[in-house]
Amino acid sequence: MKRTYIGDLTKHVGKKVRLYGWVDNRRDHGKLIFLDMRDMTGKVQMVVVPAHKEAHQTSGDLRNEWVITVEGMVNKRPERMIKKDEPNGDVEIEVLELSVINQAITPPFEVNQDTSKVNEETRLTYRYIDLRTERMQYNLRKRGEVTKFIRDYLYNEKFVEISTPILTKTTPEGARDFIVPARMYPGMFYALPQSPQQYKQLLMVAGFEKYFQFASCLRDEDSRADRAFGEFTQLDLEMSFVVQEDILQLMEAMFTELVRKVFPEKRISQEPWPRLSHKEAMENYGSDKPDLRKDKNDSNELAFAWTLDFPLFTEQTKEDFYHGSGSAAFAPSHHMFTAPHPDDIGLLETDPAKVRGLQHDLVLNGYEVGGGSIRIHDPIVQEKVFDLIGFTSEQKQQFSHMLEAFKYGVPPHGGIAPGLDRFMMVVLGEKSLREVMAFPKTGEGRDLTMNAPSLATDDQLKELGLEVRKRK
Ligand code: AMO
Repeated sequence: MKRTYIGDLTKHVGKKVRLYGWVDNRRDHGKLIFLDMRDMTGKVQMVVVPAHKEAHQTSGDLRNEWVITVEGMVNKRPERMIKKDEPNGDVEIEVLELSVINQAITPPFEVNQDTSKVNEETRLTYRYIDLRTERMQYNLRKRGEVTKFIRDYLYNEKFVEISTPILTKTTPEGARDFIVPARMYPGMFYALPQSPQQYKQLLMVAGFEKYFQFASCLRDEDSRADRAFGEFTQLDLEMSFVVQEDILQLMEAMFTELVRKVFPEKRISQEPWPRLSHKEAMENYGSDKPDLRKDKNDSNELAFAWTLDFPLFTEQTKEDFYHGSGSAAFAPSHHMFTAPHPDDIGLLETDPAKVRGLQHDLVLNGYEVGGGSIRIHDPIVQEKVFDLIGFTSEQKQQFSHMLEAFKYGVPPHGGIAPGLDRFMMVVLGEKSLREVMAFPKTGEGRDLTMNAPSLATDDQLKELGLEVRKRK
């Protein structure tokens, strides 16, 4: 008999169905045994009566999380037993036949309850069980819906989806690189991309004009509530022959439509989205990502905003190890490929601290959900910026492919990269990015499910020409 999904049961009232799934709960009333059964589409209450002897006997042994299959009758519940607010609240399955496909040992926490209060290390160690819970299923399925909406939307806008390499060369976005030893080139290393920034600009040189991908970004930096350790996902996009206004309008239209379709219960506080200059934001709110919600207790309010006119440079600190000695006066406030405001080009020579950048930050409820800019497409300006941030000729050499590419006919271009995890965290009202990621690392950078990082074998190290010095 063909499988019926639990979510479709109301279409099968009065009929016999075959179900597959997990035991979500079992209540033994002696003669009557009640089972809640769960599959990917929902839950349903089932009743096993002594008349169906074999099924009744098997049900006596069942425990939560056992994998079962059931043949049963879909009955309408008597009027007084109907639970209006629950999915399948008006039907009940009368079990005719039941078999156990797989038993389960007792799970480390209750699956039929919200796990947000359960010890997080336990949840991450048994993530595959944690992900069975209603809230985690909802979060990840919503994330999937968001990805699908964005993909369809951008394809419709003539974007092409292109994957870029994970084994690459350093792409400085302000964090430390993860590096991977190159077996065939002993002593040399690949870097994992902090973002596809350089590749997406090269794709503009390559004539794709409108590119996007859901990109894994790898950054070896300390985690915070809104900063995942190790890796996170960006909706990375780039466009040619555009000005900043085009990028803002595309994003505003896309996210507005996305909220209407995927989160119809949410309200956007202000349309069009407010735009603040960096100066205004700092002066009025003391933050470049102000929380502009009218009612901060309202979980359904989404206050989108743009922060614009950032200074191109910030003061360089000793921690700016990723681009030089930390001894130059300036560090890029966004990244080194952001274009200066055309009115301020002259100031690059005379007063670089006053130069505004064509950077745009997408802000949502007090979080920086996306960042991007119009890029430099003039090799002379690019070199000037490299000089101002204190690049040595050796460091410039590391980016020579960009300067070289720009000699072959580069279109003006720009883009943005909203963080998918951060957007999902805010829109779902979760407190941590880990609540919207399938297998996140702990704050200390461990994958507790797979138990990574782990040691390499002596043979692996030998092959790579590496020796590990024991920490004292
Ligand atoms: P940026 O570094 O500002 O820009 O990152 C863009 C967006 O990515 C998200 N994000 C993170 N999310 C979770 N955990 C993290 N550790 C983390 N770091 C960043 C944020 C942020 O707004 N290449 C440029 C984009 C561009 O210029 O087009 C870039 O990566 O939501």
